[in-house]
Amino acid sequence: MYRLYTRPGSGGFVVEAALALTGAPFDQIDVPKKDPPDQAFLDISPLNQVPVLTLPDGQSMTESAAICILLAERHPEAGLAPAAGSAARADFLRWMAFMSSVLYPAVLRFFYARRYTADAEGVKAVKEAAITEMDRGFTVLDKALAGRDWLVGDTLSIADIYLVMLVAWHPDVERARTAWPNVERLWGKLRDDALMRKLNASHEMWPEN
Ligand SMILES: N[C@@H](CCC(=O)N[C@@H](CS)C(=O)NCC(=O)O)C(=O)O
Repeated sequence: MYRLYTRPGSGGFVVEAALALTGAPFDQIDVPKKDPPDQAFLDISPLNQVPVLTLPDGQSMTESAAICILLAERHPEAGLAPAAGSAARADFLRWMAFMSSVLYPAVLRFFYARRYTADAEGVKAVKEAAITEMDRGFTVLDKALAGRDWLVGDTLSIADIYLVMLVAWHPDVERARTAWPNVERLWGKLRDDALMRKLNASHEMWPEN
């Protein structure tokens, strides 16, 4: 059985969605924020971050995008991703890497700004630059979604859920909803989705309609 280490409102959101879509059994541990963290948790998550997924063979992995891609690979029937070798697969891998390497770190720079400067006066500037970088990333994704129902291929994939998780973290969410109409269109669709509503009830990623 899988085991998901997570926390409400964290990147565990997308992994929980992926697991739910596979239908695979899993249990869930909500990791308390502790200082210092438990060594047992550091052993599986050296940066003390969630999500972590422990696989049925006992191996643990971090990195939300890698976890989602692995689940897609292990449960192809769930349709979390376009099939390997399909034309949409390249887009899927591209956007999963883009979101986890450009946007997620920009979100972290905003919420953990102190980590990103040695200058006690520098926090405000780090936050401002983080928002600018988020805006750049969402502008790219909005363009990629133009004229499309889903970010990749012709159907929902875990990349769509990853995207709405990220935009829900935007510090100025009202502006986000108007600045990127294609992202908002996708998000609006997912806000009405039964699984998203269920997950949102525990993660409180966005206010209910
Ligand atoms: N690169 C990691 C980032 C994970 C991450 O930063 N998780 C946040 C919650 S959304 C966390 O655990 N932050 C606590 C910390 O960094 O101390 C991923 O994609 O999974």
